[in-house]
Amino acid sequence: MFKAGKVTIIGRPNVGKSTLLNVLVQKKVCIVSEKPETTRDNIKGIISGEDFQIVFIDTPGMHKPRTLLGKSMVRRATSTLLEVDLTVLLIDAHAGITQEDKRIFHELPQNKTNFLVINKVDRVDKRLILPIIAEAQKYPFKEIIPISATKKDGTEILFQKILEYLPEGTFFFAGDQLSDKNERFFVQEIIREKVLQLTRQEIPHSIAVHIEEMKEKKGRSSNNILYIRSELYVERKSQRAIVIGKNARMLKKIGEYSRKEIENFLHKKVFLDLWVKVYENWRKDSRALKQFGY
Ligand SMILES: Nc1nc2c(ncn2[C@@H]2O[C@H](COP(=O)(O)OP(=O)(O)OP(=O)(O)O)[C@@H](O)[C@H]2O)c(=O)[nH]1
Ligand SMILES: [Mg+2]
Repeated sequence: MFKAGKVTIIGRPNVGKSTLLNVLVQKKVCIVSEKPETTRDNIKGIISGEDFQIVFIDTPGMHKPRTLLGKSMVRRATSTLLEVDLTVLLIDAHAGITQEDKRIFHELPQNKTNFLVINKVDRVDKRLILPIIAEAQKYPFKEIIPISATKKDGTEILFQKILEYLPEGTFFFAGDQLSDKNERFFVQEIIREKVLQLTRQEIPHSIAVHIEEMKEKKGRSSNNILYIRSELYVERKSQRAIVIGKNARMLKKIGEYSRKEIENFLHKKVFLDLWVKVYENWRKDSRALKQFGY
C-alpha cells in the first residue's frame, strides 16, 4: 500500500518547527534562528520513499500580530490546517503547555488527526516531561511524543507514527522534488538567515530580502558564474547603518556567509551583490508586503 499525506507543523514562535521539518525531510529546507518569528511563509518539505510520500508544511509561529506582516503570517499558518491530513502541534518542554499553546489547540480541526509533540526535551530534566504529558492527556491528541529536534531524539518514532496515520494515496509531487519553493526563494531565505544570525534587537524583524536578478555570466576563466543581485530592505535609516556596519564590515560578513551557503546549495560559483535600502515601515504597508511576497 502506498501512503501519502500532508502534515502541518504548527505552534508558537521559536519552539523549533523549522528545525523539526528539516530533520523529518533530512534536508535543510527551512531557515532557523534563535530569534522568534523567523519563518514568514508556509514552506513545504517533501520526503518520498518506495511506498510513501509525506508533504510536511513549516508554518510561521502563531502569535498576537502587531503589524500587517504579523497578521499575514498567522493567517498563512492557520490556513494550512484545512489542507492537511495530520497536524503536529509543537510545544517547548522548557515552557510546558502555555496559554497560547491552549489557544492554538482550540483552533485545530477536531475531526482530523492531531499530535502533540514536546520539543527541546534535551533542555529539561526528564522528570519535568511526565507532568506535561499528563496534562496533554486531557486533550484529544492521537499521540503525545517528546522529542529533541536538534539531537534527533524521538524524531524517528515521530516519523513512523505519522506514517502510520496517513491515508492510502498517490504522489502529490514528483518523487525527487524537495519543496514547493524555487531557487530564488531559497537564496532569499539563506541571505535572510545570515542577517538574522548576525544582527540583534529589531533588525531581524525589520529585514526583508528581495532578489532582483539571478543570471549566469561568463567568469574570468571559462567557467560560468551565477550573478545574484539582492536588495536588503530595512525600515529606518539607522538600521541601514547597522546592517552595513563600520567600513561595511557587517555587510561583507553577511555577503560572505550567504555566498558560501548559496554555493553549497546550488553547487555553483556565485557572485553576490548586496544592496541595503530603506523602505519606511514596510511591515505595515500592504504594497511592500506584496512586493516581498508576504
Ligand atoms: N535545545 C534545543 N534547541 C532547539 C531544539 N529545536 C530547535 N531548537 C532551537 O530553537 C531555536 C528556534 O528554532 P526554529 O526551528 O527556528 O523555531 P521555529 O518554531 O521555526 O521558529 P519561528 O519560525 O520563529 O516560529 C533555534 O535556536 C533552534 O536551534 C531542540 O530540540 N533543543
Ligand atoms: Mg520557523
